[in-house]
Amino acid sequence: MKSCGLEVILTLPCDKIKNLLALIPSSFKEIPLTREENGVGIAAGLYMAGKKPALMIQSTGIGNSLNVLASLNQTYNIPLPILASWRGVYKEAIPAQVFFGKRLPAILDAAEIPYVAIGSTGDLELIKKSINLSFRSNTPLVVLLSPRLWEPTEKYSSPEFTMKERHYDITYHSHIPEATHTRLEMIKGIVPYLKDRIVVSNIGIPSKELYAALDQDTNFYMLGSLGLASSIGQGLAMGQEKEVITLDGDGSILMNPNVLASVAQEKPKNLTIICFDNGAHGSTGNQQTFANRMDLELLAKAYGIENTVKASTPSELLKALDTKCEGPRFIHAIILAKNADVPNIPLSPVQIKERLMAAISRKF
Ligand SMILES: Cc1ncc(C[n+]2csc(CCOP(=O)(O)OP(=O)(O)O)c2C)c(N)n1
Repeated sequence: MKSCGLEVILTLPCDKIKNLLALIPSSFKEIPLTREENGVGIAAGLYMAGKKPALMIQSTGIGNSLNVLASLNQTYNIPLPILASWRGVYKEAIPAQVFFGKRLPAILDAAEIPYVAIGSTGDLELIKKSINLSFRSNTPLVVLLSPRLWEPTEKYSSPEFTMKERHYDITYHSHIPEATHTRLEMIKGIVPYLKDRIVVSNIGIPSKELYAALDQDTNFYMLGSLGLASSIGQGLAMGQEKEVITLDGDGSILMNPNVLASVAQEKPKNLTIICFDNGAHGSTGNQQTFANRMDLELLAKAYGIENTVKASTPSELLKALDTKCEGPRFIHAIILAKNADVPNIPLSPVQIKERLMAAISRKF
């Protein structure tokens, strides 16, 4: 893995690879995950920022990630080596592993995700080749690691660890004002701030509205992978130094609140999440979301994101962005559930990716 130039490993454990996982932090930057598909988003951002990430997970986690592997990696040609502990086929003791594990090769074939199965240490060279192939051919690629590989390894001793006593003293009073402005009015109001910064926009209408208000090389328009706007933004922020702003949505954050955990965990100083809360799945016809009955700013705080604020007008939003404070920042932007009538984005997914990567590599 080191000889392939891998730098960041995003992990979610499997019992069968615990010896391998224990070796990761001493050789790589490790990002422990709470759900694999969130890691796929972070890895995509890291890659576009010029880093070489890989996922190290249980094979079941591929099931959790299939949509985003298709609608992000395979749509934008973004590489991702996935080292997966292949469960369900070799001396499997857990019935719940068997159904999916047995069918995984057929599922990967159907999804046109290349894979190799590694059954003995004689195959190790193939892992290197596969990781390099993933980056060379801009595709996700799965390395299925059989539990047979680890049978002869020495015993594992679990690290000693006790949950520490902790206190949470939150005094929090919030007022969610009635919405008065549309998403497009808010985006137009912050154009001066977004200019020449990296901006990741949520799937659907938010991306089209950003395109209409301010198209620039440093925008990443999401076309699929609902839930990953801020995950991609997190990876971009961790992979380079310029500020990254994500234009996220309430439906998206509620689909993948895991991103709040990973942002709070890694604390990228140069990341600002704007969560446009219209209390609805706006892009699919304004079906109401649970955001109507909760406070997403409080959710961000509960996960441990300290710098949070609300904004319900374009000038409040601009002021929140202009206020100097260390990231990660979470801005809860209250908006009307009204979409603008804006045209489709006339760029292909690969064009969107390539111009962003070119801008980042010339340090725009
Ligand atoms: C996994 C998945 N489920 C459903 C959809 C359909 N979908 C596309 S956009 C969207 C709404 C997103 O809502 P939100 O994040 O609040 O953004 P808004 O459009 O309201 O700005 C939905 C449900 C999808 N693309 N992917």
